[in-house]
Amino acid sequence: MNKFEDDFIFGGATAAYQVEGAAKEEGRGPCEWDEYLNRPESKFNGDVASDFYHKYKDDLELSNKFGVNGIRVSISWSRVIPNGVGEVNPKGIKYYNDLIDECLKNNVEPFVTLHHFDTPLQLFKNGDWLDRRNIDNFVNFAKVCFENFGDRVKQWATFNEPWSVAQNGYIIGNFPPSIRYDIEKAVQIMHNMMVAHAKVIELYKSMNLNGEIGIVHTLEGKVPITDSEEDKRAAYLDDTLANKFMLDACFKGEYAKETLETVNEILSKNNGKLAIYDGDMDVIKAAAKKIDFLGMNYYSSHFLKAYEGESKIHHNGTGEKGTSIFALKGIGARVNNPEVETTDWDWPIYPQGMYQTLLRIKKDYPNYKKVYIAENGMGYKDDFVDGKIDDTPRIEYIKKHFEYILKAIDEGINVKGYYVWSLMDVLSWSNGYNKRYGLFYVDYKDQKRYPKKSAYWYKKIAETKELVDSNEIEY
Ligand code: BGP
Repeated sequence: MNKFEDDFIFGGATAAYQVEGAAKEEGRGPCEWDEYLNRPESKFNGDVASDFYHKYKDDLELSNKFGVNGIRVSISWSRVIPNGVGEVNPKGIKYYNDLIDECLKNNVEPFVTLHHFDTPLQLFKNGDWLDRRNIDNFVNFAKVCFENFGDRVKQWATFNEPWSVAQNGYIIGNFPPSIRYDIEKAVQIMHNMMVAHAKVIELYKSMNLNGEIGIVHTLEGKVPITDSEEDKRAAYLDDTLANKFMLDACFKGEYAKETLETVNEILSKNNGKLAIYDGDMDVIKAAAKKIDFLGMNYYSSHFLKAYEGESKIHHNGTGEKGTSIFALKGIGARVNNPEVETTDWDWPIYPQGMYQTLLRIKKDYPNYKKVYIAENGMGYKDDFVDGKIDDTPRIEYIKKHFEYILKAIDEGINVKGYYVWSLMDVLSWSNGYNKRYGLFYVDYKDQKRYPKKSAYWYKKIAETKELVDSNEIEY
């Protein structure tokens, strides 16, 4: 097939903290990132970000003009419930009501994520997802959102990327609370988030709203760098921890025996243990029968090599190519594959990994119903020349991924939409503002938007449903 179906969504993705700004306006309470990125050593923060709080009308008008018919937004928990628990902020409710109405007015279907990395500060300080009380606090927040916005929002996601919360916050240390190499906490966080996710699915389904609910996972391809048994084992271990563990929970409703054994093996090499509480697996089991879709974020795959040493990580947050180091005790090392091109931030560009992951979903989780590619895109140091931005490498990146999506659809995978990361340029959590992803360039001096070449290309694809080359685009 070389064409997308008429009902395929060509969307753009955002997340509250990365775009809204207005951090202290109209009763919003602080989230974990407000504190973390306002420490003296931090070089950037989201106080203003892309000023979406004030400029969302412009962004939605642009979306409409450029054929973008879906938008991923997330709801800032601390804008709606400033302390995370207790009083609801009417101005926060009004803002999201207005935003949703504006989306619909522009024929841009809102896909709303409840938690995109931004736990309210006090709840975060209490232990974030390690504090089991936050499971019910989150369910309460979800209820407020469903009651207020559930009449118009038809696509809900519980979480964005629990693996990133776990990996970045507790293994790499480039997200709050900046803990490194604590695999025990990372696994426990993921499990607790799975319980919270499942409870929210149950709640949504009990409210009989006319919409669908799922979760957004980042799924990373894990490829052994050689055919050796040791390297294959490293890829298998990394895959189990990053992908399988939570896919099993969401779609099988249990951790398969082999998955749990493998996670326990990784934990024991790192002196850790997972606590599963009474009733956890029952709620996870029930939700897996009801989940409507998988949101899949795919950017890259990792090439794995066996590794026996201590954990060692360097995060390339500056775009200085070739500076990344990633080796984890009990798992393996992610190494460079000289045959595969990378971005300046050392992310291998490997669209085959997306295709293989989609095939795997169908095979291993046949009850998945449908998939949205909820994020995909390329971080790039855009050049802004006389109001124009030639981002051909980004177009090439997205096009390659589209080709593999079409191939997966041909193989019978039910992919219903694609949300490019990102709609406009946004704050990158651990990289700042020079790692740009948007279809629309944001000039942070005055917050003006400028459609990049990729926006014109995307418009053409959304209109014709067919892939075209970047050199066919006039802009
Ligand atoms: C995903 C997040 C997004 C976004 C994206 C790009 O993990 O869901 O919020 O930030 O990755 O990542 P980065 O900004 O680190 O380049």
